Amino acid sequence: ITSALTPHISAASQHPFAMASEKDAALASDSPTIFDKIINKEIPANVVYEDDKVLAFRDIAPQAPTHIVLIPKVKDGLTGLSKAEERHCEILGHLLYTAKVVAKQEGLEEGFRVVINDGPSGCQSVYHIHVHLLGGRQMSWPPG
Ligand code: TR5
Repeated sequence: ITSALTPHISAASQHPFAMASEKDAALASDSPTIFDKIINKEIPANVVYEDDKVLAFRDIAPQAPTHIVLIPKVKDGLTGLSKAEERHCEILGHLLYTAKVVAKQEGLEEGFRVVINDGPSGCQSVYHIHVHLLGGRQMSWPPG
């Protein structure tokens, strides 16, 4: 009966360990994401800042009055922060500094929060490293 009701779910994907290895594969993958389409202007985004290395645009599902995503234009293997290597130090610093520049541009004088989600436990959903800039409301601690 179960298989008749769920013909689209393969036996492998129902297995919890199979699910884990699929996630690991996604984590290790350097394949294009939705952010590449935004960088390449294949899909529109509400861009608030751009330079030769970084693009910043409004999050499609904002978690605060101001919610901006900052990404490197070239991923260079940086699917997430856990994949960072020494060669990435410059772009990581640039991303963080740009978060401050955009926060000022957005008028977040009272403060703001930056977040980098990493991996399944960190709730990362797009495997192209990005910094969330959130502001315009009182944040709470600890985060969820
Ligand atoms: O969950 P993590 O930390 O990986 O953050 C990914 C973020 O990308 C989420 O906050 C999403 O809401 C955001 N996101 C996803 C899409 C998207 C976007 N922000 C702007 N524009 C977007 N488009 C056009 N498509 C998305 N799938």
